[in-house]
Amino acid sequence: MIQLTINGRPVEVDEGATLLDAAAAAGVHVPTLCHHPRLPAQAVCRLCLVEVDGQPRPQPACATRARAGDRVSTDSGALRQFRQTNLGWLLARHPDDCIRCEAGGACKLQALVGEYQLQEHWGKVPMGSAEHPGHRLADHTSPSIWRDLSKCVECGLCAQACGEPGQQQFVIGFAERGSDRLPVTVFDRPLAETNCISCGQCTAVCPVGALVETPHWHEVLETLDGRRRVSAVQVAPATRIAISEEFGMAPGTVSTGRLINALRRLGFDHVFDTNFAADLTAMEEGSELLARLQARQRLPLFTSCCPGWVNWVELNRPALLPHLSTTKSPQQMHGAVTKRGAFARGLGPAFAQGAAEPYVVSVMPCTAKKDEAQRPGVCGDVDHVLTTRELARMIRARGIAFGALPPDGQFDHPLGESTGAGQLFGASGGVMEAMVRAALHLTGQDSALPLEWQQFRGVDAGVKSAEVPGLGRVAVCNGIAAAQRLLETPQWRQDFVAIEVMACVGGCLGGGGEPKSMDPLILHKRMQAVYQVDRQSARRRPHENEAVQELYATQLGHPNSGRAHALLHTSYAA
Ligand code: HC1
Ligand code: SF4
Repeated sequence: MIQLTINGRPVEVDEGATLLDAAAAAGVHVPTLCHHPRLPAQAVCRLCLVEVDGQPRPQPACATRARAGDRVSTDSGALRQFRQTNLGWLLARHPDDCIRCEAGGACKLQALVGEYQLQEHWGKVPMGSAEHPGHRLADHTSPSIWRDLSKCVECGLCAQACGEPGQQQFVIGFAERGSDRLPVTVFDRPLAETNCISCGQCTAVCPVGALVETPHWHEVLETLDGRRRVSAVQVAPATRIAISEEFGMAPGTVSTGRLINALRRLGFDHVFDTNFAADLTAMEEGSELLARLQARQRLPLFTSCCPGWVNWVELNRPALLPHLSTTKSPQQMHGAVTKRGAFARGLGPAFAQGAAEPYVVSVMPCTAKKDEAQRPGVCGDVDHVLTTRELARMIRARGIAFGALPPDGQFDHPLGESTGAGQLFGASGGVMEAMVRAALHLTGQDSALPLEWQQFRGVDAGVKSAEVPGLGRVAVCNGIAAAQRLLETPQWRQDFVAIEVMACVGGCLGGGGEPKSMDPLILHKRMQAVYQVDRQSARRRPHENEAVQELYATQLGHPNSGRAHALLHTSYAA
């Protein structure tokens, strides 16, 4: 440990910590736009310059190591003046449409305007202006991600998240230099015409509103207010945890009950659980694996619930499409059962008469789920997809005090019933854990492995593998970059019988639609909460879900049956 002072306050930090870390440890806020705790320091925005006694010039706190005995000043008159000038330049060419901006309250620039009293600097640049001649500034072509580069503050975080060291997709990169620096696509193509996999990691790190999820929340509110259709909403496993952060609760807080109550207040008639369909997915995918093992065909099986990964295969390695599980993702499966399942017909008069198809909304931690909902073959299962961030905006827009809601809301049944296995889907490795729980049950070996399978847990990006008794070796790729690396090895076809791929590091709990967070331990905290929900569940194996059992008994027959395929499976195309 080393000791130094920040604005006169003594503080102790680990060897190797930056001055920004030291300031945070001292409880001192230093402004940044280009810093993100999960990405390397760039020191391009210069807002975090601080004065260090003995240094002739201010130093970027994000990229300067703290040294023992440093005496650091973060808020001198000169620094405030410098930051005001710097922000003034940014504002002079920034649109003044904050009221309508999809970044909502989550814009760092907007916060700094207040902090540095810069209101009079506000520019008058309309969206899509010709500030950067020759470049496409507004791009609404992607079903998942909207770009408005007139709002870009050139921090570079999106390019890092998309390329190195992030997702290794390199769809967004920097064109030009100096004041014309802009993160553009290859050949400046609209996003929909690039190899973007829609994971939305760029939107999760953008400090302003230049990259946002394609918004659905306005239409959802309008439809709910119209009350012309019976409405149903499903909630993803990762959302019930991360939504707490949007309302000032500690990361890792599980807010399932409050979330259910908030959705009812927003006007949804039925509040269901995506975890129900995750249990069903595990049953179908586990059976599919057993069938392929028996036929010795299309092995290894790749999981297919992550649309970022499915997009990647379609765009980059179409020869692998036969290996993808044909099982629909839980989101799509839930939508299909809600709209067309026997349960749905018993839910209420409008469902029963089929007079008006129910309006189905999902809340996901993921921008790619918006894209998935429009895929051929599943399109229509789900009408609108909200990210966790969008739902938080809706809750705020309707004046619902989330923290004051009763914490004991319950999902509606039967499509709200779930086991701990379904919750595991929200973490990297969890889909495999749940599928193995199902497959071991189907082969009569429930106790062949411990319920909690530590080999696949943890937030570290990379490939993990383990042997499943009676089935073979299976692998988990935590992040799309890990999958790309695995596919470059010569042995992957021979080594494994099943491979889980989640495009986002950490799995969906690190999804592109989750609340923006500057907590370096955020993935770990959310992941621990996923395991806590599983551990506290009365039932923890997918087949123990009684509503799933009833669905098979009354409508589908058995997992992987012809009827199950018609409702719960899909196909892929290059
Ligand atoms: Fe996911 Fe899934 S775990 S893909 O990340 O299989 O989005 O949370 O809902 O569909 O269950 C996302 C999360 C989610 C699906 C499930
Ligand atoms: Fe979406 Fe989850 Fe895949 Fe990320 S890992 S793209 S959040 S489904």
